[in-house]
Amino acid sequence: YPLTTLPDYYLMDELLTEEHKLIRQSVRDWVESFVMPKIDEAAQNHTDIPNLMKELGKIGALGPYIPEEYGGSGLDQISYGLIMQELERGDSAIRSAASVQSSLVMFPINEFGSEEQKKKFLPHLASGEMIGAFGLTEPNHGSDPSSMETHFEDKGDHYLLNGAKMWITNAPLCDIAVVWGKNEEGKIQGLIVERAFEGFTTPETHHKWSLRASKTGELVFNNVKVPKENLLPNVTGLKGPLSCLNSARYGISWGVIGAAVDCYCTALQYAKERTQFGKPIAGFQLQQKKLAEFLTEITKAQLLCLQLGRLKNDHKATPAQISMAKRNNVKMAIDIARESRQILGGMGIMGEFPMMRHAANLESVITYEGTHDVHLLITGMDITGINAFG
Ligand code: TGC
Ligand code: FAD
Repeated sequence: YPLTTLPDYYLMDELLTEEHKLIRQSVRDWVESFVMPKIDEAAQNHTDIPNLMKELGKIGALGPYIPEEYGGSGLDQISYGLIMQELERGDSAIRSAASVQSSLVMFPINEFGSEEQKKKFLPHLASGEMIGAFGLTEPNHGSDPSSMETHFEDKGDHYLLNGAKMWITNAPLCDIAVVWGKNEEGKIQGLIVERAFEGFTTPETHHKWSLRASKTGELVFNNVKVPKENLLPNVTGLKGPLSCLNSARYGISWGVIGAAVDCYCTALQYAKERTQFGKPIAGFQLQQKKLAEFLTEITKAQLLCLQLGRLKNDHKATPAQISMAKRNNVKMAIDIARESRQILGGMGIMGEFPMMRHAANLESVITYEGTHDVHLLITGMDITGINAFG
């Protein structure tokens, strides 16, 4: 089914600017023409879409809120969210590529990098000629990144980096990686590791059942010499990587609405066309209950994101508010993907319909950028003042 207009039950479009709507439409058109014809085959074959990052660069989806002087588009946070929503309507792998490049690689360089780093890397990342990865998670430390083992020593004219990162989106394709490791005092800092550095390897993770159109891998550092000018100079501590996650988690909150909408629109159209017992299955109360609940949940998620975007534009959004939106919206989307698949009966398992692909992708999305349970504990800590993690 073609990507029809978004369900807009509460006339949310009235709250958007003309620029927002134009940006959303242009990304939707691109998803329709560039992603939709290829995505099922890419996911079935567990391969990425060739030239994806350059194409995302051409449509301005990489670093939309990064200042124009560094190659970004200088857009607001709602524009960023709308772009993510349209990309994930195509596939979570497409949104993942844009999330990592924008929020996890360009964001830290823009926020914490030197002027030279911004000039050297940001324009190439914005155009998609350069692909970035973000290394926080390690084999032994996922939800608890402050216990990371990756570390670097000061060797005079360079740092010597050792350790390994796991589950890294775009690791096998990356030209650079923003890597978080501990210095000799045990403090977390960010380093920009370039593909050509000796001792840096990026083995691919095979056999995933989720995000099959995205490459995932490891970042392995075996006595890698990192020039001192590649240290991000303006942040120390876990708040460095976690600030990047605030931006990426916000984008995911919007993105997953796209996946949910794709499932909802497909199920609605199918239910109206498919006849059993002499009438369209959309005429049965059980199916209407599902469809009505999908639209209710999508509408609530849209309004949550719009207000969060406004708060973000005003620099008022708290990390805990972002956690709540990421957690709520991803669960909403995965539930809709699973339930909507049933509306299609046997056809729901086929690649020509998107539900199985979205549902499988969303298993990663509910896990990465902080698991569903971790975000619940962040909300719990925010409202009680008591840390339940340790
Ligand atoms: P805690 O003691 O609470 O905090 C340590 C320091 O960090 C500060 N902080 C934050 N700063 C900015 N934004 C946030 N969201 C922050 N959360 C905490 C905090 O103020 C403190 O600062 P300071 O100055 O006092 O030192 O830290 P903790 O060790 O107890 O851990 C907290 C916890 C569990 C919430 C956090 O570590 C967490 O969120 N864990 C989940 C890990 C995670 O999300 N990993 C994601 C990896 S990247 C990824 O998945 C990319 S997927 C990309 C894709 O393909 O789309
Ligand atoms: P664990 O932390 O071992 O958690 C296992 C289970 O224990 C979870 O259910 C969790 O909720 C639960 N748990 C943990 N702590 C607690 C607690 N205190 N209380 C209650 N329950 C708890 N990382 C990056 O750095 N960069 C990337 O680009 C990246 N891309 C990814 C791409 C994919 C496809 C996937 C699957 C992951 C990616 N990740 C990336 C890693 C991701 O962020 C981690 O998988 C995630 O943070 C969870 O860590 P873990 O897998 O080690 O699980």
